[in-house]
Amino acid sequence: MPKLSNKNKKQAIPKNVEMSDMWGENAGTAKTDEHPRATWFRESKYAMFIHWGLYSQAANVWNGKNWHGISEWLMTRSKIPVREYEKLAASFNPVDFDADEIAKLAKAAGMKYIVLTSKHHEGFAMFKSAASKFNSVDATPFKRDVAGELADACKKHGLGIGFYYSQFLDWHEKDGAGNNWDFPEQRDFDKFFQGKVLPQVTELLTNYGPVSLIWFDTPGTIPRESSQELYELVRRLQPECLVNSRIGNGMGDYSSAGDQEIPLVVPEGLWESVDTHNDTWAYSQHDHNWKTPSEVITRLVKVVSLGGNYMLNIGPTGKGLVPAESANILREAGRWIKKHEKAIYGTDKSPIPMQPWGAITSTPGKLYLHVFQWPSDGKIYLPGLKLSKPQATIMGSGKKLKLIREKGIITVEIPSLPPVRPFTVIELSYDGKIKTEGSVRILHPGLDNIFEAPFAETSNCEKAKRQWMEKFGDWHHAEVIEKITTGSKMSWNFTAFRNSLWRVHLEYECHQETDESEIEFSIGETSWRFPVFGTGGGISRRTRFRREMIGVVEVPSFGEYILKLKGTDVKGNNQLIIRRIVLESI
Ligand code: JFZ
Repeated sequence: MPKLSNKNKKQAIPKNVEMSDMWGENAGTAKTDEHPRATWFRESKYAMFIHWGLYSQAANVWNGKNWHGISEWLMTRSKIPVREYEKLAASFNPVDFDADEIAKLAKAAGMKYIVLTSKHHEGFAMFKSAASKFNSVDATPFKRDVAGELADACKKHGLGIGFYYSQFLDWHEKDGAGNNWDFPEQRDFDKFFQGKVLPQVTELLTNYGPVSLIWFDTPGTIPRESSQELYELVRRLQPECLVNSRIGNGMGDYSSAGDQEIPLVVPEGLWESVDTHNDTWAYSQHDHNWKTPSEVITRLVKVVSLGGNYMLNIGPTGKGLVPAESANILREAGRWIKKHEKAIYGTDKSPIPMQPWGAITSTPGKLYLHVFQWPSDGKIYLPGLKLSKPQATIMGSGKKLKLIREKGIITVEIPSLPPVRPFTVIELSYDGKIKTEGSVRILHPGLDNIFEAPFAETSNCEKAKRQWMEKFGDWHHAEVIEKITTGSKMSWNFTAFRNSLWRVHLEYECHQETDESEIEFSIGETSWRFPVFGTGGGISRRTRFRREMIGVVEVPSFGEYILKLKGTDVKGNNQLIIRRIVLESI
C-alpha cells in the first residue's frame, strides 16, 4: 500500500456539523470533457445506485419505533450508541445476496454501471479492510466482500463499477464527523482522514480492478486540502477513475445535482441526477412510494435531454434481496428503453428547451421527440428550429409522418392515439446542421403549457432555487422567483398559433404576512388583478406550493405575445415565491 503522505495538521472539524453544512449546496462546479473517461460517462446515460449496509437490516425500525424518510440515517435520527449499533454487524448475514442477479437486473433495466455504497455514514465497510475491522468480512457471520463480488459481476456482464464513499460523515468513529451523541468532544478529523479514509479509498482502488468512478458524498466542512489530497490519491491510483463533485471544495470531474433533482436548465459540463426509487435510499419496510415505469422513463429522458446521466437507486433488504416491486418496475422500464436505445444512449442534449408535449434528444442528423403528452389536436410543434429536408417516422414501426411548415414552424402531423405505450418517440432526420431561430415557446393547444421561473425575464425580483425535505432526507427542489415586492415584474415571451382559450393557474408560496397581496396578470390587451393567499406550512424546512386558478384568458390569434406578472400590492418582505404559471387548454 503506497505510503500516505502525512500532511501538516489540518484544522479540527467542529463537533456539531450543522445539517445545512452536511446537506448544503453540493460543491459541484462545471466540468469539462478533458477526463479520459468523459466520453464513456456521457454515453452511458443511465446507472444503478445501490444503498446497502447494516441500516438495511433495521429497515427504518429501531426499538419498536418506526422512522420515515431515508432509512440509512437511522443511527443519527435514533441517536443509537456505536456499541449498540455494532450489534447489527453481528447479525449481518444476507444469504439472499446474489451479485450476479443484481448485475443482470441492472442490464435488464438498461443501466450501464453500478455504484455501491462501499461505506456510508454508518462507517461500516461493505468490503475487506485492513484500516477498520468494522467491515462485512471481519465483523459479520457473512464473511464476504460485497464490493468485490459486485465488481466481479459487473466485469462479467460488461458493466462499470463505482463506489460511493462517505469521506466526511462517519458515525462509528470518534474523529469522524457527525456523531455528537457518542463523541461530544472536539475531534481530530485529520487523524480519521489519514487513518481510515485514505487507506480505505486506497483499498477500493487497489483491490477490485478498474473502478469507473468514486462517488464521494456530503463533504460538509471538510478542509480544502483534504478534498485535494483525496482527489490526488484517486488520480494517482487510477487516473481513469472519475470523481464526483461531492468530494467537496469545488473539486471533482463531474457534478452531482441535488438528490432527486431534475434541473430545468442545462447544467454545464459532465453532470448527473441521482434519484431514489421511492422516498428513501436504503431499504425501509414502510416505503412503497415507488416511481412507476413511466415516471422512471420520463425522468431518465428529461435528464438525458438536458445532457446528463440518470442514476436511479435500489435499496436491497437486510437479506440482500432487491424488493420485487422495485425490480419489476426497473425491468418494465428497461423493456421500453431497450426498444428506444438509439434515442437514449450516446445522444446529446436537446437544441431547444422542454416542450409542452415532451423532450428531445439528439444525434448528428437526427432528433428524437419523446412525446410524454400526446396532443389531441394531432400536431407536434417544433419551434425555433430550421431543418433541411426533415423526415419523420414513428420509432419502431417506421411509419412515416407528414411534416408541414406552418407559419414558419415545423409541424409534425401525428395519429390521434399514441402508437407506443407509455410513450411514443418520433424520429426526425434532417440534412446538414440544425439552425435555431425565433421563439422556442409555442402555445400548444390541447396541452398544459408551463411557464417556469428560470425562463422568465425579471425586474425587481430574483430567480432562485429552493430545496426542502418532505419526509426526512426526501429532498424536493423548485426553481422559483423570490424577493417579489410591489413593482416587481416577470414576463415570458411566446408564440400563439391561433385563437385559443386558457385557464390560468399560478403556483406559488405565500407566507402569512403576505396574505391577500395583489398581483396583476396580463397577456396582450387582457389584464386583471388577483389576490394571493397565505399557503400555510410555517414549518421552515417544508416549502408548500399552492396552485390556484386565477382566471380564464383568450389568446386572440396567431402572433407573438408576452405573458406578464406584476406585483401591484405585495405585503411583507420576501414572503411571496412564484414557481410557475400553467395555462390549461379549455
Ligand atoms: C446524501 C446522504 O446523506 C444520503 O444518505 C444519500 O446517500 C444521498 C445519496 O446523499 O444526502 C444528500 C447529500 C446532498 C444533498 C442532498 C442529500 N444535496 O446536496 O442536496
